[in-house]
Amino acid sequence: MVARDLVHSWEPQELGNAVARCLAASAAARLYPRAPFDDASRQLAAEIDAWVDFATGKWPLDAKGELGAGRDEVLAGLGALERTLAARTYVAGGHAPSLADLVLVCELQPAFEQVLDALARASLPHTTRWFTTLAGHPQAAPVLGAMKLAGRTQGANPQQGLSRVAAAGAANAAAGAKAAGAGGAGAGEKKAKNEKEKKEKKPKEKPEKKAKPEANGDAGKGLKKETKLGLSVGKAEDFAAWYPEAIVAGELISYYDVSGCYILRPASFGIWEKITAFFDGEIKKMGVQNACFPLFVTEERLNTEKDHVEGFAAEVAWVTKSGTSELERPIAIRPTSETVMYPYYAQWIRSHRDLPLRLNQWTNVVRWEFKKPTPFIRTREFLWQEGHCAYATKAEADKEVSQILDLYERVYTDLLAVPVCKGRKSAAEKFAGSLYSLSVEAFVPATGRGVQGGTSHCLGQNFSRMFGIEFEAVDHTKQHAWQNSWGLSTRTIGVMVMVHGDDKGLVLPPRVATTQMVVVPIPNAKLSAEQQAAIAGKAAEIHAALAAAGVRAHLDDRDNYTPGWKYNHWELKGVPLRLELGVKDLEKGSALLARRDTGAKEVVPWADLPARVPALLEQIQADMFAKASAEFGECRETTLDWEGFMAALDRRHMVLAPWCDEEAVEEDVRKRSASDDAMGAKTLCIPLEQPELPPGTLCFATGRPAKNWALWGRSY
Ligand code: 87F
Repeated sequence: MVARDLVHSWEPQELGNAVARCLAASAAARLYPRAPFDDASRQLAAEIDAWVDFATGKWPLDAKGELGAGRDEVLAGLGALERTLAARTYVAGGHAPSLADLVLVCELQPAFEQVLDALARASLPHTTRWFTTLAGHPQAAPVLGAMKLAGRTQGANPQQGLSRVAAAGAANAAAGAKAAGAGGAGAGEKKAKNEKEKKEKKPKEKPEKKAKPEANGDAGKGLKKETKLGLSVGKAEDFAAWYPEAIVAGELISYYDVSGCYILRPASFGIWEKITAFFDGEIKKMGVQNACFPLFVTEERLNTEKDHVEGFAAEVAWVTKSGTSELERPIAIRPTSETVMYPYYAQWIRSHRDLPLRLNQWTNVVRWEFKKPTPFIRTREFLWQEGHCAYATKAEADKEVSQILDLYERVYTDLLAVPVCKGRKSAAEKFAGSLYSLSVEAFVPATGRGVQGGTSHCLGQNFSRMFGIEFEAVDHTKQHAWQNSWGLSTRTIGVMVMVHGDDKGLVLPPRVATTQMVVVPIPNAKLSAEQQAAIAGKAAEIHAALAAAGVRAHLDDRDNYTPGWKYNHWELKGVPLRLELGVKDLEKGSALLARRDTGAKEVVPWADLPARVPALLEQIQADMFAKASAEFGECRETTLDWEGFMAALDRRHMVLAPWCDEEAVEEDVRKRSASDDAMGAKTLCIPLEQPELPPGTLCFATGRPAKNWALWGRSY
């Protein structure tokens, strides 16, 4: 069956709702002859039927106009939708909207536009991304427009209960991942309650979230009606739902209408700026210079490196058009810049006197990944630095590979308070173009998964041979340059969030926090105007004094939020320290400091603040690292045999095991350790720091003589 047939067989009277009428009457004829809809729909006719069932089932409202008895069904449907969209761009798969997408988006549009508040949307990130994509899609947008004209979005609508249940829907969404492929999990019997009967219902109260401690009661008059803040799900309870909610509510990220791309908001770009400032300063001290090469690369150049690009070819994005005309030759967008830079290295390097050539660039790159995107961790566009250096000798190239790895380690340990393990990549995991690759590996205890934090490669003469990077040596012989390359990306920020975040949201290490301390004056309706002014004045004074002491402080003197609301808000954002100033503090000449990481509070006299706050911020930094390091240690087990290996993986730990270091064995271990609900394990690295390997030690997987200790784990 093709979509055209589907459309014809779905008679408006059969569906009996405005969505179908709108689709059939005004849009379908224009849209469905187009190929993409046909393809997706043809393959998934049954699934589409199920989704249409869900979309056209009336939300079963009770007498109060709430999602009473039918709540579970709607939750299940939203959950199924979120799960499906976590794994696919569109509900029916494929790379273009299907009929099912259109019907669903029409049905959900009122809820998204009018009812779902920002926080609820954050808890349905994939559904939100899908909705936004469709709203801007050149073929889907006219259908949505037609919906509006048809008056679907006016007045009360049956989705009014959605905002209060959306967060719960998201929690449901992550549960039972196996159901993700079932598409129509929420499709049930159509509940045929008449929407119009509900039209006169009053708008609902604000959406309710999970119970949170009450806001500080001493709110002034005329405050905004507040939405309670807080995450709808705990980190340990449901990490997959927690992470997107934490980064959106913490204002690090906004979802964007191109799948796999995200907006880095000031709070996260500020973290990246701290990382770049540190690393940039260090490499400049070493003698590396910054440059900026173009974003585009010709097909011919990209293929110079064919062997190494081959494995990545599917991820390269191409520009094929300008305006409406096809380019004569498509142009690739850099996924990494070897092929952009090295042809020019070949031109610039002639003699040993032109060496070393040590360049770095801070850029964005594009890799059109098809695996499920995860903000910061796996995105289609990301920011990074890539260093590319050429030397006359291998020893010089080697030395820098290690020096850079040490800097990467410091980014994690000293700035992000995240412990890492330095190591060499196995043959299977290293960059195909390198002689050897080193990496720093981090670990996320909440998911039991390792994550590569940064890589530094010794390229040997592989690329200088391919690109003809030759120099005349002192002895007048022609030689190929020795090269290295190294990269660190915005993935760093995701790792930091995953390691430190808690049930209240982000927890930022002070050294990278864009705002290190927030000053919250506590007004009280019972105070005189003079007292109120005194509090406001003192808060501003403290803020200025701390800013002068070098603290990145922010004064939250908004008069339309209660102090309690502000506490929640800044906790979500992970600001390391909060300073509270109330009338009692004013009398005592002190202020209260509250730590984000531990919740500990202390009273500090005003005069001591400029010294105490920086010291406390450093203490928080150290404590966060100590805590994360202890956890890292607990998650790293040592084993000698397969049983121990599997048991450690089951405990969601990394495993250090003696290994024969054979490439085929790694693939075998991956397969053997995979199950229906868990991915297989691979080597994270062969740690540079090797415990003693007594002679005769056998490989945990093959029983053959072990060559080294390898660190294994499930990973991102
Ligand atoms: C995706 C598409 C095309 C990774 C890709 O690690 C090519 C590639 O070459 C590709 N994904 N890589 C490897 C990147 C190697 C290297 N480049 C410089 C780094 C650090 C910085």
